[in-house]
Amino acid sequence: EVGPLLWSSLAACVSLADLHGKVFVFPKATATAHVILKPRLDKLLWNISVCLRFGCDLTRAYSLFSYATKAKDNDFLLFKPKPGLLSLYVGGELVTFTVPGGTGTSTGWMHVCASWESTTGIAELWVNGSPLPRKGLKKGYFVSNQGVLVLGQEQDTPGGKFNINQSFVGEITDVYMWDTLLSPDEVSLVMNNRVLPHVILDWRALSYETKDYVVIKPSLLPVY
Ligand SMILES: *[C@@H]1O[C@H](CO)[C@@H](O)[C@H](O)[C@H]1NC(C)=O
Ligand SMILES: *[C@@H]1O[C@H](CO)[C@@H](O)[C@H](O)[C@H]1NC(C)=O
Ligand SMILES: [Ca+2]
Repeated sequence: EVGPLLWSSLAACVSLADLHGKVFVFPKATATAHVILKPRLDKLLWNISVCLRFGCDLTRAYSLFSYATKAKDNDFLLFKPKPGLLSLYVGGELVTFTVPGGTGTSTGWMHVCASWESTTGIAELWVNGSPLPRKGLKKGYFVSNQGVLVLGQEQDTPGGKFNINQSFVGEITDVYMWDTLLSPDEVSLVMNNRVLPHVILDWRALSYETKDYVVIKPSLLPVY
């Protein structure tokens, strides 16, 4: 296992680390605590897949994965409006999926993969490895690569305008992003923490910056 490598870029201190078996804990509701993730975005995004695992018992709305660009603050956003629902925003529009069984597990932990394809606009949502009926939005759109990716808060401008009432409280782990779509087999591999190609955000080599009260802890879940 590689220890955290630290390097400075201007004023900011960015860590690059293998976070396998670790989680980000967001211990309380604030309008400040967040993690900025740095995906490798060298081209525009026509196909996007994101997977992550989270534990949370909030019943209010909260953000799970907020990618904001100058064009659209909700350019690619996974948002939980209330228990039993999960929304995917692309280019400022949204589709909302009904998640069977409320949070999906009795422990409050959920593994989610969301993907979107520009050519058809089709959005897929996988909860704990099972696909939900597909929907579509923003056919023909593309997502800019000049954005800011934030966990823990919902952005209304790139890197800011957070609202405490949409903050995340709980734990997030195993965050990955690809500029391709995932097959059903690939979703199961990701759920079991296998590494897939074309990753542009890799939990095992994560470039990130924590701000305010965010704690990195060993996971208490079984590590696959
Ligand atoms: C997006 O994925 C589709 C397959 O669903 C593929 O045909 C297309 O070439 C991909 N686009 C880019 C820009 O990678
Ligand atoms: C958050 O919600 C509380 C209670 O509903 C409300 O009083 C407050 O104005 C909200 N804060 C923001 C920033 O929206
Ligand atoms: Ca927003």
